[in-house]
Amino acid sequence: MQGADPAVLQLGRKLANAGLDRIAAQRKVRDAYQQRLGCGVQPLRYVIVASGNIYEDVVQARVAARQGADIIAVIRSTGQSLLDYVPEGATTEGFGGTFATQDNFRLMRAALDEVGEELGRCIRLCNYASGLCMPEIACMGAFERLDMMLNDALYGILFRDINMRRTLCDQRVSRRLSALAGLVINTGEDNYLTTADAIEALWAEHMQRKIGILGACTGDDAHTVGIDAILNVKGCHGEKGQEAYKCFEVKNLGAQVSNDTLLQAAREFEADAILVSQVVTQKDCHRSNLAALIDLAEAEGLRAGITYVCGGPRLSHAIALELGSDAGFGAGTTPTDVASFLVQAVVAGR
Ligand code: B12
Repeated sequence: MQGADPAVLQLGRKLANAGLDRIAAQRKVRDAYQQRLGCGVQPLRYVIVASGNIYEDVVQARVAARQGADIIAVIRSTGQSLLDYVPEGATTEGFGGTFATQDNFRLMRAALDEVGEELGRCIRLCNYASGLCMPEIACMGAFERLDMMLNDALYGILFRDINMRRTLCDQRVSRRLSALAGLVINTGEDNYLTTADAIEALWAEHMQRKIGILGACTGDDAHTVGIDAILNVKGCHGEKGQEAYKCFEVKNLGAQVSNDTLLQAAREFEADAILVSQVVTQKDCHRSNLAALIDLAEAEGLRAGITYVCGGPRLSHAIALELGSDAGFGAGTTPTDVASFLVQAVVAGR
């Protein structure tokens, strides 16, 4: 600040202090509000509104809160992270969301306070503060009593190729402001970590050996397309199957495998998980076949220590549990759904 006009510095300090007092006062308002109304039961339900019109977002947010939402996330209009200024006023025509403006924050805060009173629990408000103007937006959020912000330093650098030094300095300022305001920061850095990375990372942290997966389409059932899609490298729904993961050793026994053969193979393969597909449901054969597998596994001492997963278009998690399996997956299952479950289940059961 060398050489700065002392009168300017003095005015700057005065304004900054008034701003900090305002943030501290808003924090007290939030604390009192949350203490009085409570914040809902965890896990909190997070609902996104992104109509492009803040007045429409407000209507949607109220409805969402009445339907059980605990957090309303207002998505920012496309491209705001490239603006080097903060737009003013209420947005009525955004693209993929509304601009993060102080008026929009204020309107939504007022609506959520009101619906919170009606429901007897406080409804949290979340918005974005990444890209250019990150500290300015964090400051507005603090002024208008937002509860949460998506506030990631890497977004600007990786996606927008914005000056790295500036982005990281901005991040530091906006984090300090958020801390002062008691704003929860959700960093978006985890956006860059794919689910597959997270699955491998969880495995690497907890296990020294690969997880053995044994798959089959059992009984008389010859419909192997579903289990193949989940297990084989080629996968489905644009995702690779379990064979593509470093953490899995996969053996697919194919079609019409008897429960006996499957369990025998499980012993030899030292399977951690058994994946069974049942597509045909005539005379409820899928149910009787799956229940018989678990009975046999118990009789052979192969139930404990192995995770049993079944899948097929007419199966669900609830049905699987009812039949004695650990998990069930229905139509539209993706390989990642299964990989994510398997790693967590096997790690937890070690
Ligand atoms: C292809 C097909 C066949 C092929 C199978 C070839 C093969 N190698 O798989 C052939 C021609 C052999 C065949 C034969 C028969 N079929 Co057929 N077949 C189909 C068809 C057209 C598509 C099934 C399919 O591949 N779907 C695509 C896969 C990707 O979907 P999916 O299986 O649902 O899998 C997904 C999820 O369910 C889940 N999933 C599935 N399994 C698993 C397992 C695990 C562990 C996990 C986690 C997830 C998971 O993940 C997958 C990916 O999202 C369906 C009709 C239809 N449109 O669905 C009939 C259908 C399944 N067949 C049917 C019938 C009746 C038969 C026959 C009895 C016909 C006959 N009279 O001969 C025979 C039975 C043969 C036998 N012994 O099983 C009926 C079944 C009715 C029922 N509910 O009982 C259907 C629904 C047709 C119909 N509308 O009548 N069939």
